[in-house]
Amino acid sequence: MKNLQKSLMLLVVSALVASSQAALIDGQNWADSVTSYASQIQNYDGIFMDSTTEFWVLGQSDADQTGNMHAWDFDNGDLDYVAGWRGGSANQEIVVGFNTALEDVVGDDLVIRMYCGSKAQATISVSQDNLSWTQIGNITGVSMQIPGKPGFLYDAVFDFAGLFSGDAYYVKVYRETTGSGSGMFFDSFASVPEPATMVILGLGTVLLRRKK
Ligand SMILES: [Ca+2]
Ligand SMILES: [Ca+2]
Repeated sequence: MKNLQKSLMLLVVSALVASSQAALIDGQNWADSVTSYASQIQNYDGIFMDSTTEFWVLGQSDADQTGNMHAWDFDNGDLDYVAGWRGGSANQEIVVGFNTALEDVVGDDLVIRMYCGSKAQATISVSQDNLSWTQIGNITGVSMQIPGKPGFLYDAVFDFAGLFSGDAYYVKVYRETTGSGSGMFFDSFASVPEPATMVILGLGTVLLRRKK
């Protein structure tokens, strides 16, 4: 009996380890690793990212525990583990890797939760091999709008349709502007979750069919 319990425990632990490595949580695919980053990549406090802090941009979002999309709600549980760039330093970039590929599904395919200044701009590219890149969009801050409004997080979504049809194992954010108001900080990278409306529609269909 004790052996059985031990085996079960091992099974549960290894399943947990596997899921944390794969970062596939509730059907959403979160970035698993930081492939590379430029020299000035840092958090809000100006601490430079290193091998021990790459988790800032990996796994599930931790910048909005309260669900109000405000950055810096530390008192309410926001951890705000983020990494990005401030006003200075051109040519900054971060590349994150996925163990499970992001694909072109119906609708949006990639969501990046981030905060940026009103003059920030970045291009977003994906790659299958970390060598050949395809630009799938950009993020541009706008004064007093989101993104670009101080303190507000934003979910930037991207659709691969017509742009990239392979397996995306890498996502790159690349800085396009420098100077005051051009800072950007990234919280998380993930596949777009199946919309709740789709689930509701699905349920409705099931109910309708039952009535017939
Ligand atoms: Ca798509
Ligand atoms: Ca984070």
